[in-house]
Amino acid sequence: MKFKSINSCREAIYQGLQRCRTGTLALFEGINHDTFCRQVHPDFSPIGWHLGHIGYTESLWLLNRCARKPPAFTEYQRLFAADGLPKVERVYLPTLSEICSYLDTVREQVLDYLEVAPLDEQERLWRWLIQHESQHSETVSFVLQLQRWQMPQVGSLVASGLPNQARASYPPLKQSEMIEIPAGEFAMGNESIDALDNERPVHKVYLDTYWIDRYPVTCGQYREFIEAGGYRETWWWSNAGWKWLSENPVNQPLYWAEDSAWDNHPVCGVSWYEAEAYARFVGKRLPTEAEWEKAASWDETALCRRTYSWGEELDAHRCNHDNAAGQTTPVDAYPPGQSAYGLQDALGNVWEWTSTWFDGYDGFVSYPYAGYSKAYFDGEHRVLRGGSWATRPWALRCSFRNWYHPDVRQILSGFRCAKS
Ligand code: AVJ
Ligand code: FE
Repeated sequence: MKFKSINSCREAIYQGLQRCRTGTLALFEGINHDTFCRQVHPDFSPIGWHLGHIGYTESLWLLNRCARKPPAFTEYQRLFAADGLPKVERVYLPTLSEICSYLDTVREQVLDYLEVAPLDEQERLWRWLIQHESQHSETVSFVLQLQRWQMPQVGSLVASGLPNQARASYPPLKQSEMIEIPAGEFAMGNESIDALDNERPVHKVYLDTYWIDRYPVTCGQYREFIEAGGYRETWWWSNAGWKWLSENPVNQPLYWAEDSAWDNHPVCGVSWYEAEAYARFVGKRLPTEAEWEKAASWDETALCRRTYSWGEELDAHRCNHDNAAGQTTPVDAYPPGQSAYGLQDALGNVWEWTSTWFDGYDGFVSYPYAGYSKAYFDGEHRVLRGGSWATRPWALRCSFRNWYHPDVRQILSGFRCAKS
């Protein structure tokens, strides 16, 4: 115990900061300088940049703004600030050990400050920073997955086996099964101390009866779309989708294996357009984010929203997250993770595209800066829900909203379908 006085809020923040950091650093074990600095895709910075940016952001908000210390490591400012260099110029990086010692120096001062910081005013900010690191840590996993796929010599993400219950479980899976969600109001959003600006405020939403897939769409299901010529037939695609496909000629998801052993795994690595086309192919559509959230979090009997589909505590047996498996698991691998309505595999495994454009809820107020969410309320980003196998625990919950351009497929993205 670092803090002698019993102070559960300070202690919880201390534990969160340290545990989150341990997981971040684990991703960098055995990484060579090339992998550290390489920009694998124009939309993503090198993993080394993310590591430096994590330290820079922590020092900016806690040391400079809260503790009012003058900026140190000023040479890192332009390099690691979100609005510093264009992504292509983020490849000239210090070494992993230099960045780690920068992170350690910042963290040591941050922990000293934590002992005296006025948490009654600052708790939300500290918790936001843990989530900020969590999200960049997940992006590091995205980039490593991409490198591992393109260059297998990079090696596996995390050297750990699959959790026992996460092994293949085919075939008794009724993959196309849907759940009827009865009409009515539910509470959408989150107002806890961890809630990000875009999750607030909690508000009532009325939805008509709808149907939603019990499981994310699997590779086995998606293969039928591929084999039916889904990628060659205009019919299934929207105009924007067909334009995307013409400019990015692909014929399968990014993380695709022909092996039928993957048939019960969710589709992983699709753009929003591919998800939209598949949904049309099976006579369904993508769910709105409200439909997704109600099915994943609403307990109609208790009339309350759940933080996680199954309740209030997160553990490794409920869903595939935090790099525990280092890959997808079958969509029916976590029965104890189901929601009150019986939705399976909502949290973890793959991010799920929704049909909703990212926007603020009524009464939205930016926090901690407008560039965090509001800058993306531009009608160009679609909402994804649920988290992936690489999502850290601090960024995993039913109300969490992620957003990307509809053409991005390097984000461990899948989907499930809905119907009115
Ligand atoms: C919400 C994951 C799209 O990574 O760009 C990190 C999160 N914002 N630092 C991103 C974020 C500022 C954001 N995503
Ligand atoms: Fe950031």
